[in-house]
Amino acid sequence: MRIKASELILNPDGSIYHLNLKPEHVAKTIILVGDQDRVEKVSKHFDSIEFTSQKREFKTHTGSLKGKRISVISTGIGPDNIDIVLNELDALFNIDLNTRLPKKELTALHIIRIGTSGALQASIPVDSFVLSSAGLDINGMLHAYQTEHISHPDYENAFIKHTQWNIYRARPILVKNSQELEDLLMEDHIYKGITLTAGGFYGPQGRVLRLPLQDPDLNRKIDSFSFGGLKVTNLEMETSAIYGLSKLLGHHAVSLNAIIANRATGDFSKNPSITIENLITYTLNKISA
Ligand code: R1P
Repeated sequence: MRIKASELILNPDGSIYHLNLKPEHVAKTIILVGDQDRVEKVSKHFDSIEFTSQKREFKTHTGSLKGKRISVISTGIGPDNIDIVLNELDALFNIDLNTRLPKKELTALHIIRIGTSGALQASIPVDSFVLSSAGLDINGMLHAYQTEHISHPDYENAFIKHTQWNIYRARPILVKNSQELEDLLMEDHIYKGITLTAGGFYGPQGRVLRLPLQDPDLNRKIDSFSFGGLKVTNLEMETSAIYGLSKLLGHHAVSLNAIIANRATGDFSKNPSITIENLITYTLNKISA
């Protein structure tokens, strides 16, 4: 069935609605960053840049590094934006935009997030890197899709019990990364754990400025939760959404975060831009080796 114009929206030039991209503009290896100013910080390392574009917070640079074609795209903040980015990227590869029909031969993308995040555990210092073995989704975006086959009920039920999860919040979903990309990007100096993906920066991650929290004890309970030797290492706003939609759509995804805050000790990095730069060069060296 042809996908209607209201569902798969194209711009007058044929590019996809929010990302403003045509299929030929995007490489199969894609680095996602939150901050649009981080796109240049990645692409400045490329040997050449063949294409640039920006619409809203979605900035894209496509180029090549040591012969490998790579796109870097900013997602802006939050899982709602990831819903747009992942669906539109998948459509560029796996839907024929002329016939509006899904393709028979599907393309699996390699998606690597280079993000920033706050550590939950005191033992993970600022300026370190965390690779997310799984994303723990507490923001609810993934519940719009059929997630039964990508979720892990044993873990989720234990988490719900341990944290006395409020029934009015979205049910948590645990989604794993791509083992293939973890093997490519993991090294001993990198921390590994579960990244909790919240739908907001302040209350949803347990920060108090002027508003009291529904559960002021929640971060402590998440910190003390362990299941099968796995702990929640860090909090941010994109990883579980990237992992969930990638798994559902048949793509490979991994998320690396520069730890710029430690929520347990109250520390904040003295020079986050250096830490982010170090994570960018580390990741580019790995994927172009
Ligand atoms: C919040 O400041 C933003 O920073 C983190 C969070 O996930 C959120 O998007 O990641 P990025 O630096 O990749 O945007």
